[in-house]
Amino acid sequence: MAEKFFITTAIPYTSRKPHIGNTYELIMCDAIARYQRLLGKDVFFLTGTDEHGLKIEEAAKEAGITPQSYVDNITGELKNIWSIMDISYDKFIRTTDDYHVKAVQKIFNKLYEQGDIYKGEYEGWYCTPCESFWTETQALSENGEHICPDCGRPVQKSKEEAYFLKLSKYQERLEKYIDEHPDFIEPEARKKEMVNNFIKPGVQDLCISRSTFTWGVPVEFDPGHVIYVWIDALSNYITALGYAVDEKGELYQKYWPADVQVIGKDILRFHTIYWPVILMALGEPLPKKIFGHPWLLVGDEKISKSRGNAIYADDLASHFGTDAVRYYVLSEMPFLQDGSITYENFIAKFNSDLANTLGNLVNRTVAMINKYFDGVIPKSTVATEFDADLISTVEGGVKAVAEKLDTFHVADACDEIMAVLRRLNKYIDETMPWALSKDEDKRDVLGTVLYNLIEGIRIAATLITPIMPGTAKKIESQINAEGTANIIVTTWQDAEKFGLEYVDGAKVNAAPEGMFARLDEKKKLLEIFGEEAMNAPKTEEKPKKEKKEKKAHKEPEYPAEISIEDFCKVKLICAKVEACESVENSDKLLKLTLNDGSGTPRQVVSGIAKAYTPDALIGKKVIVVANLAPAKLRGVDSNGMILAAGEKQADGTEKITVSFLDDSIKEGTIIR
Ligand code: ME8
Repeated sequence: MAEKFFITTAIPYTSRKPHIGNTYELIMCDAIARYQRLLGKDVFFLTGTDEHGLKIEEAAKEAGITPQSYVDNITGELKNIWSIMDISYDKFIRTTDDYHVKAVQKIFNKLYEQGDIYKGEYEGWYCTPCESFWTETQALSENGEHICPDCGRPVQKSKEEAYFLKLSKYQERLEKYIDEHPDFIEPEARKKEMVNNFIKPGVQDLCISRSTFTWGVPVEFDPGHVIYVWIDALSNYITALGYAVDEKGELYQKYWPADVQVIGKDILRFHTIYWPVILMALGEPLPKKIFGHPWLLVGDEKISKSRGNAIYADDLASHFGTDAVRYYVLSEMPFLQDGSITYENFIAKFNSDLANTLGNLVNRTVAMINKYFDGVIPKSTVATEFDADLISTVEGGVKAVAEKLDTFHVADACDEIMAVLRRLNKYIDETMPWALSKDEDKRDVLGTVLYNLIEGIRIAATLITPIMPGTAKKIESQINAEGTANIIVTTWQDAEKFGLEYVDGAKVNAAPEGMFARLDEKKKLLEIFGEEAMNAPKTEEKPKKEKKEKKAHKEPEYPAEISIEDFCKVKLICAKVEACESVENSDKLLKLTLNDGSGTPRQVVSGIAKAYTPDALIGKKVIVVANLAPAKLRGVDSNGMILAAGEKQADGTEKITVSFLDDSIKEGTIIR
């Protein structure tokens, strides 16, 4: 019997349409679920919606509809976005579902009967948007105001009769559990945050009911109270599987405990303290892992409807396509630090990774097989000097991607996939099939090269299945015309072996659809924002005077100190200058073509023409800022920056000296 794998997402509030940050979580879990299915596991992927609470009651009132209609609308909208984003969940739970409401009441009753819940009086500070109570000390800000320590918004003083969960009783057991299960909370840094800031200082009993609003699950034996939204929401993970205290459905028996529960960093406290205590009190096993992901920011701002910067996945998909959105958010979200999205960066990444690296590779290979072999995939009969390295890079790439996905480093998995694709592109440059095609004696070599490319693409298609399932299918249909080849993109095991034998006469698609055509940044931005918005001055645009000062070599304002994490965001690598020429109409700029070890030449424009002639630079090793956002200088694309010293002269100008590296350092070497 296949090994089971149970994965859950947080259940988003239905107080508003989910934005791209909430959607990221679904995409990430979907990628993990699809990967685990490729491994052959029996996967159960649960998601749903959190539909109770004051905030929803208020939003419905404002909209002039019942809370039920309100959440029906939002859940409908959310499900539509999940469907656009190809989220392959196995079950969708709504906290307003009858079976869930009944099970939550049973959970509450059991905990009350066994003395883990007691009635008391609550006096504290309440944050409506976060549905959280805070104590005096927690809510008091430095300037004497009372604010929510999570979101920073004002809180209201509130005093009422309420039920409490005896968290304090479980403090020691919880600490011991976390100690004995080092993988329970991940990433490690977040675990430390939780343990040191919330658990070690002592957990206080938690208020778990409200009597000032009605949109919630009523306490069965005290109907003036509704069950506070977190007990209701957290229970979804087991009620969805048919858990109802005295009944434990088949799904529950099979899938619980969860293998991983994925949530955002802001709700880690609820999942690593309250949730384990509820399960301990119920006598049920704890999930194997709680994984807290960082947040997506828009530029460097928090996504919020009130700031007007909310971006929605359905809008993005209408401009870029589902898979590009999936790829972009997954590849841009680091493991620990927050990720940032902007339209400009999206377009640049679309062009470099999806159009240039992936689309081109598939389009070129299929076109060459059509051109040179009438569409029939050739066999490998000889070997070229480049094969061994290609094959070991592809096979190594499969291992690396698996390792990254096993540990939820999804963005790193995307990088590994791109490295495999870049290696395949480099193989085309190395073997030059167009030149081989001109020599009849080299036909075997040409066939071998194209076979190897198809093999690499087949494997890459499996690797990208979790990230871009639609694209993987498209690739499959390009390289396996109407099922003529036995090329199957279905299991991870198939991807581990380079060198499958295809049936005789297996064909690629004769009229392939191009994949990921390059985007023109200006046109795309115009399509998204419209003419008017494009012409309006951007709020962050600095007045002209400041810009001029910058040109006069105003020193950048460096912070007194930065963290090592901040420094590590800058990717510095060694590159060799392969070609160099001056930029038309500019006496300052040089255009350099660099070999950065990736296999794809990198073009960088640098303001060093006054200090160097092009010839003086060719063959030199330089340091490149490799992950700098692409820019256009005098209309020429620049992907990165070369490091140089700028020594201030008495006349205010700068004397520029490029930082050259020793020739023995290999292209692509990381510099720290
Ligand atoms: O917290 N980037 O719902 P929610 C990435 N109902 N993730 C983000 C994000 C961002 N900018 N903003 C929010 C709730 N999230 C509760 C959950 S679970 C029993 C109850 C994540 O709609 C957030 O961290 O506020 C959470 O994991 C999920 O989106 C839903 O957030």
